Amino acid sequence: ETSGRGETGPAFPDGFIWGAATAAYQIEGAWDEDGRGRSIWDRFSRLPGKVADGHTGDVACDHYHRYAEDVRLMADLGLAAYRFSVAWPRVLPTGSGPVNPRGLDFYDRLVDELLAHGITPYPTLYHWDLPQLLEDEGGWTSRDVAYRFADYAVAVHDRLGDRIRTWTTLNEPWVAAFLGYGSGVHAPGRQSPAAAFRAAHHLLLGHGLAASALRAAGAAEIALTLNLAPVIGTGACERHDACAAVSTVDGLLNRQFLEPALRGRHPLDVLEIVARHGGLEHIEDGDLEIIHQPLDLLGINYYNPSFVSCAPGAPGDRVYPGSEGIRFDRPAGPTTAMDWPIAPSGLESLLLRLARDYPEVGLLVTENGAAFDDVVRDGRVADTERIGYLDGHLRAAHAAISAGADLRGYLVWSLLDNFEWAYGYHKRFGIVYVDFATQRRIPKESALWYREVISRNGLSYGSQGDR
Ligand code: GBH
Repeated sequence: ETSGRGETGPAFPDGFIWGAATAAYQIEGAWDEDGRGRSIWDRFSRLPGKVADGHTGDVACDHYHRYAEDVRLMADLGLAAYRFSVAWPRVLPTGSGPVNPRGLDFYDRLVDELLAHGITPYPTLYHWDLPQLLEDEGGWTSRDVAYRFADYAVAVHDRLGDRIRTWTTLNEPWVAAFLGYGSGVHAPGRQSPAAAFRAAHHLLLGHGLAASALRAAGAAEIALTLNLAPVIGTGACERHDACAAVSTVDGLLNRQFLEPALRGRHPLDVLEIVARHGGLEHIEDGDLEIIHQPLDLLGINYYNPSFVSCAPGAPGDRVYPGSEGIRFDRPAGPTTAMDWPIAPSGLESLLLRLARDYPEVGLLVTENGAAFDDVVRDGRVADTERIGYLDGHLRAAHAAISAGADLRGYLVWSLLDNFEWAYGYHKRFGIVYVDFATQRRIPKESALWYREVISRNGLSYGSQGDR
């Protein structure tokens, strides 16, 4: 077999957007600076037993102070795009009311620094850090919070709108609702299926309200980022197209969000589950019209497929209320340090399904990546497995483009090792290693590989990762 060096492999379309992603609470630190208010993650991470080893985002990657160095790093890697999130509690410390200009100053500086380096900023307005004072009023289970979110979105637009082209409202409303209010593994840590379904609806409502307010304020492009995954039947369900386990989980994970946002309708099978878990009173006439705003881009966060089978009597999974009688399988095969299966073909089938079902919306992979047990040796991090993961998923993305999917770009999760939510700093997703004791950044081999991919706008011949 040839080494492939210098030979051409899959090439991406001209203008394909190469980038990396992060989120505010996971990297910024500076939890108490410049008038920042408390978020649900400040509270949750301090509750005993919620986050591994009691880690918090108090310091994280200290990006709040080191953003200029981090932008230089992005420029060195040749990134064309950087996806970050804006911390609502920096902008509106109490969740609503007067704007805190010093909080917006930070994003102002960050955006200018990115633009000065030729990097397009892709802000996300909500990546799970709800102001604690809004949680005290019910959080996302309260309808009012959706309206507060739209006010907040406009406040950020007022300050940054002259330099931002694409506005993403939410990151992964499924996770915010079902891990935050359903299983309680994420902040605010509530454990109620009814609360989770209410939260999911109000997150969608907040998306719609913010999207329409941003559009009215002059925003050029609106995006919504969802965590989506193909749901694959296993065992007896493997060759059974109409498997109930597959369609139920697909409804809860994917269609619950795709259909209201992109088609202005509720999937009836999901609605039936919602009705059994607290009722439908929180859904008002006209809500679907609000939620169904024109979308320019659908952001896709893909990590792995979901594997399920019908198993009468199985308890189901707490993050999927209504999944009683479904077994969640973990087929044999390679996994990441999160114990998540590695299955690049899932990205291809997901992209093709979205291109088929929602052909009008542009697609952007807003997150894809993996945690592995990285170690520094002689000042280098030889993360061969991550290169293999990324290479495989980029090949899958390329195959989907070749088959007609309108995929505009790919943003790796993550630029930096960071605060991995309930896992604290133990799980490293970065293409850049962070030594948290010194805040030293070390680009891993995957970062250097990614720089090559970006500069040739394509992959080299043959897989680089599995050797
Ligand atoms: C993203 O969420 C987040 O946006 C980001 O902040 C985070 O750091 C990153 O991922 C890495 O975790 O049940 O074993 O099949 C990821 C959402 C939802 C992806 C659950 C994996 C199931 C794994 N995740 N999912 S498994």
